[in-house]
Amino acid sequence: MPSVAYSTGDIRNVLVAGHGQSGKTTLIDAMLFASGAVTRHASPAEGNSFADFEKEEKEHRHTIYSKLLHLDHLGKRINLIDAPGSPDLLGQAMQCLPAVETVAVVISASAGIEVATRRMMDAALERILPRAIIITKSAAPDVDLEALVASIQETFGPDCIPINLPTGKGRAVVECLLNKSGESDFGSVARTHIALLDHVADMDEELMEKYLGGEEPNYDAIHAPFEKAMDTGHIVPILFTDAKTGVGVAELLDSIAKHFPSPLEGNLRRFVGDEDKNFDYAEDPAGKLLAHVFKVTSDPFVGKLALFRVHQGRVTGHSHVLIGHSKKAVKIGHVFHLQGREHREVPEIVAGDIGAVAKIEEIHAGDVLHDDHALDGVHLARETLPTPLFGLAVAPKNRGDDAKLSVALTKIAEEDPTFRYHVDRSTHEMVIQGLGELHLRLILEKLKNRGLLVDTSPPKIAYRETISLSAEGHHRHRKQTGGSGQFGEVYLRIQPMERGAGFEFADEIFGGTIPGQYVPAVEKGCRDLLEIGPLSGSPLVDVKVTVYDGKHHPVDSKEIAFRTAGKLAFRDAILKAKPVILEPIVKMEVSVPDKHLGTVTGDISGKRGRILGTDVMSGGMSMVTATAPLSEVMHFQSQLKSITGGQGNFSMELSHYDPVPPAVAQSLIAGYKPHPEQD
Ligand SMILES: Nc1nc2c(ncn2[C@@H]2O[C@H](COP(=O)(O)OP(=O)(O)OP(=O)(O)O)[C@@H](O)[C@H]2O)c(=O)[nH]1
Ligand SMILES: [Mg+2]
Repeated sequence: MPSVAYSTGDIRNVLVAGHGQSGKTTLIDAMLFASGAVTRHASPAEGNSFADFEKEEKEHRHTIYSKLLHLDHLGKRINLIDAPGSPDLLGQAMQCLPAVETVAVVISASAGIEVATRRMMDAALERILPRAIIITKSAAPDVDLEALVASIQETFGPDCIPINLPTGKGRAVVECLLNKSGESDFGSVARTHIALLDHVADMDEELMEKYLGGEEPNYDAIHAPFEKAMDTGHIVPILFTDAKTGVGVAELLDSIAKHFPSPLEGNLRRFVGDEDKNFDYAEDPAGKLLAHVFKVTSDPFVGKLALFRVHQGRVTGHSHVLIGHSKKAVKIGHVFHLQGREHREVPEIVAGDIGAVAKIEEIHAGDVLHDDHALDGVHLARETLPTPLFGLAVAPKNRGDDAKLSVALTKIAEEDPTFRYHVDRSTHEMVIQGLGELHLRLILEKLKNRGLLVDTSPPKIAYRETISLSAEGHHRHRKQTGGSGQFGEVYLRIQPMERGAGFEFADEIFGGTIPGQYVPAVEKGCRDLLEIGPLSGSPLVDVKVTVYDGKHHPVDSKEIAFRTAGKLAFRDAILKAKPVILEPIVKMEVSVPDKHLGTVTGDISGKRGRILGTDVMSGGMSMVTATAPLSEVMHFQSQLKSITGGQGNFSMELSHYDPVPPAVAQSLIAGYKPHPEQD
């Protein structure tokens, strides 16, 4: 058995997330250098970062894809995932949440709390993942670190406590968990120490007693209760760093190695087995294999690369694994540790560790790798990722590139969980959807770099249709062509269902008026209509169809006849059920300088928006929460930029669907031309 240098308990997996340009990648490069994992002090600003290595990333000076890096410190293996921070690219950060124990949210001392800060803090909390806050750029001029800590505590709660404080006018940091006293630039080491110990001692009665008796806990005594406090959200440690000067970087590494949870200690992910029952497992290398593929990417040298986290057992090179329900095992060739773009082959990846395999076409993001058919149905509980809302119709500039374009888009969709594409059934256009303007612009750029030039047309809104009343529908389909005929007759009832319920089909046929073998054809006929609603050609949703009567003919009844009768009976009913068009409503979080607050809220209200609240943030900024129809805020990014001179920021997420106002409905109906192929 090949040996590994470290065991599951020595691993720390940390997702480094936060707002765009907060300094995540620069910090990771600094951590790699400080630990000796790399010999070059690289940074994204110099274009030689170990994490931002893609061509587009170097050009834009932004992380676009999440990356895996690692270093060793104090005998611990620290895996770091660098994620992009732009709200448009948060899918890249969210997809990595199932791979880590801890989410470290980076806040730039000069920018303060921003929209992606909140999104990632919330996303981690929803998944019950321990969190830490890393303040970086803390030595930048004109920063008010004390006010920033206050605003962090106000926004994310009093359990956010500094674990170190800047000292010597920002030239160093002083550790507060084990140090009882010391000089700090603001706050007090003694008070912070007591606050930390108060929280830690809540986790451990014995420690509490010793501590009340005046004894100071040492590192060994404190690790377990401290990480437990992180697991339960009882402590969200705040750490100060400055990647440019290197201040606090070594101390950050110390804290991760000493205090952050290992895979043995972190909160277990919710794997579910058959019938949605929780599936129990342990981060134990000796157990049966259970690994989760959280991301796939393509690499110019090795081809398709699947990144996986082992949760139990081990993935060994040159072995066989089962993928989800696959009957046959697939052969795993080489397994790798990744350092940005570099791969290093290793004999195996043990429980708790993150690795990659290359060139296995059968593996997709979200798959579970295992080695026992008893685990066939086990999968990770569904993750909620941001919904792609921003659409664009695309067509290749070269007419012959259709197939090439759809192959390229399929590949991009596999690598990016928040990108989708489809061919619109009613307009026959190829539609791409992403989280925002920037997201789609980057995808078009990627296509261009692969020699695929496309024309784009104005964004399409994903309207839907539904019904507002219950109604009856009927259709008799009879066709006589030469000898054989077609006959089918259907009576059905439709009723509205609650928003988000989708489609339901019920069979209440008595006495075989429609023979059982034809009922699925009736359902198919109804489903044919779901894709193209009668008003605007948008998908029809939230409706229940109950077929309750009909007639058949012993010779002429056929599946196709009942499919047509079902479809037309359904259409008959829909037209009587007061159909309405629904539009996507988004929830927006907008950060805006106070002096522009009135203009921005006025602008949102003028776009049929509703202001839900306004919070005062640090640094003269406010955070507006609002809902608005997506169709009205498609270009909000550039409008906000021009109102605030580039100082505003925003993110949006699908909230719900609402009926469109009558004027909008009329123009959508007037603009809808059913495709001639549609009957
Ligand atoms: N003064 C100062 N500037 C920093 C520091 N860290 C990063 N920067 C600068 O901040 C900018 C953004 O840094 P990045 O590390 O690329 O930020 P990021 O969070 O990875 O950004 P995205 O990948 O776009 O999410 C760059 O211009 C850096 O040089 C720091 O500690 N101090
Ligand atoms: Mg970055």
